[in-house]
Amino acid sequence: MSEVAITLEGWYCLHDFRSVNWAAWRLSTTEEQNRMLDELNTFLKQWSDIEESKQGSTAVYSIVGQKADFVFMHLRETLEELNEIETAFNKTAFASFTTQAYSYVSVVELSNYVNQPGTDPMENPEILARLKPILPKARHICFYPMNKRRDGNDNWYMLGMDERRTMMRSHGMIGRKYAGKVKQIISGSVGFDNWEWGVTLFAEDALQFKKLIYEMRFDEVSARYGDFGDFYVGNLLDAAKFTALLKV
Ligand code: 76R
Repeated sequence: MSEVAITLEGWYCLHDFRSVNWAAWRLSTTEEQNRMLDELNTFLKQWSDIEESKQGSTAVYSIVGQKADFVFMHLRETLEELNEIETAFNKTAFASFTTQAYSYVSVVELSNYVNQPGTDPMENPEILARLKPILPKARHICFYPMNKRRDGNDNWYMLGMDERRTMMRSHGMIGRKYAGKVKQIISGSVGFDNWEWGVTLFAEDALQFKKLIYEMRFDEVSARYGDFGDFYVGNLLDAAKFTALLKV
């Protein structure tokens, strides 16, 4: 058996994609809509309070295209908390005007492919901050799930550690070129969801998603071993922008 990569896990992660039932929403009265917006804003406030106390983090983005209208990305210490959040939101009146477009369950993950040997990563504040990150409030988000291929001769899981490490190093070098332009959060989802990882990227300039992902396509680990699910791209929402989005 090939050597298993050691992974470090941080906060659990839920991407909760929703679409708005515009036909129904338009039929509700302004008074009802205002009450629902108040309730929604209460949630946004609660989530930002949790973030302030470093108990988790939440990102809220609108989604461009027909796959969804918006996404809540929640990071919390436990799966129970994620479950509570989604259930609490489902009980709101506003949620009854939304449909569940897609969801993804994972846990923030770092792997040991490029660690310095002999250091305890859990003693490293930089690593801890990456395992329990406060999500950036960048203008844009990009999310997609992915697998490492297991197909005939192209089987990532049959490769030796050294070969995988070499490829991950090359992957990391490409990624590093985008430092300051794209922030990536890799979350592992083996055993939690239908793909092996969730990739969440944040950037001020959405074009940097395209540049980074395209460049990685030519790198062996993506070219030969990457299989990808649906891509979601969107724009940052705050309370005012969410209210504007829902104004009819
Ligand atoms: O953690 C680190 O920064 C060290 C290097 C590194 C690892 C181990 C790294 C760097 N990644 C790692 C692991 Mn990554 N990453 C992706 C995608 O679209 C594609 O082709 C792939 C999707 C992107 C865009 C991306 C970006 N990475 C992983 C893993 C786990 C692999 C495993 O365990 O087998 C996956 C699935 C994955 C996928 N990666 C970086 C980036 C960027 C921008 C970096 C540089 C980060 C930095 O230096 O700040």
